[in-house]
Amino acid sequence: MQAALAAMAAHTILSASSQFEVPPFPSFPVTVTGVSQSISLSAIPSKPFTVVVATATKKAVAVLKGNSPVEGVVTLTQQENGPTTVNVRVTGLTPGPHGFHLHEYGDITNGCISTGAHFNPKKLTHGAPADKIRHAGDLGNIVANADGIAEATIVDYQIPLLGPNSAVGRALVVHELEDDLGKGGQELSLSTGNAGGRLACGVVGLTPV
Ligand SMILES: [Cu+2]
Ligand SMILES: [Zn+2]
Repeated sequence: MQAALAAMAAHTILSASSQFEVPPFPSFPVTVTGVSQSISLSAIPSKPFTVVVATATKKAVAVLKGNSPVEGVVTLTQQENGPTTVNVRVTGLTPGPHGFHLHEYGDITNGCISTGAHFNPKKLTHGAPADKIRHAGDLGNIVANADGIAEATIVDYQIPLLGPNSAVGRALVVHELEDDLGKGGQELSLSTGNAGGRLACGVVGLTPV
């Protein structure tokens, strides 16, 4: 058992650091950064092997609630280094557009207020999702129908589920008013899109894929 594990470990190290198959010999020369070495592989079986890299899909969810009848569920999915797909369903809204953002903190100790400002790691001004100059958290508006239900699928590159700018541990917020996408000419247009109060929010947390 020990020997088999050691052999597997040796295999793993080799597969991670070299781009060739292990030849069916107990010993062979390997060139590592210009230095020629001989590695003994007597314990390793002679079968060639293939390195399999698992596709890293990440999935997260946020349950939106607040001090109003507004509530919702948002799922976020990301494959490898691709964009994040955000599926939104919010109910209890007034018909029409409502600002929808990722805010900096996953802190709802004081309701949606304690989630802070729009997530803005690049220190830019507020904008539309398609703008170059925008907060990473600027996801635009979701639009409620006559029944007060807003359903949307948003695909965005600025809210990954991994790394320093990950959305995980932050919060999604749906607002009272339409986000003017930075173009409203109001005092708050370039910081919040003048989207008014925070109706509901939820912390983004990992969920099984
Ligand atoms: Cu917001
Ligand atoms: Zn913003």
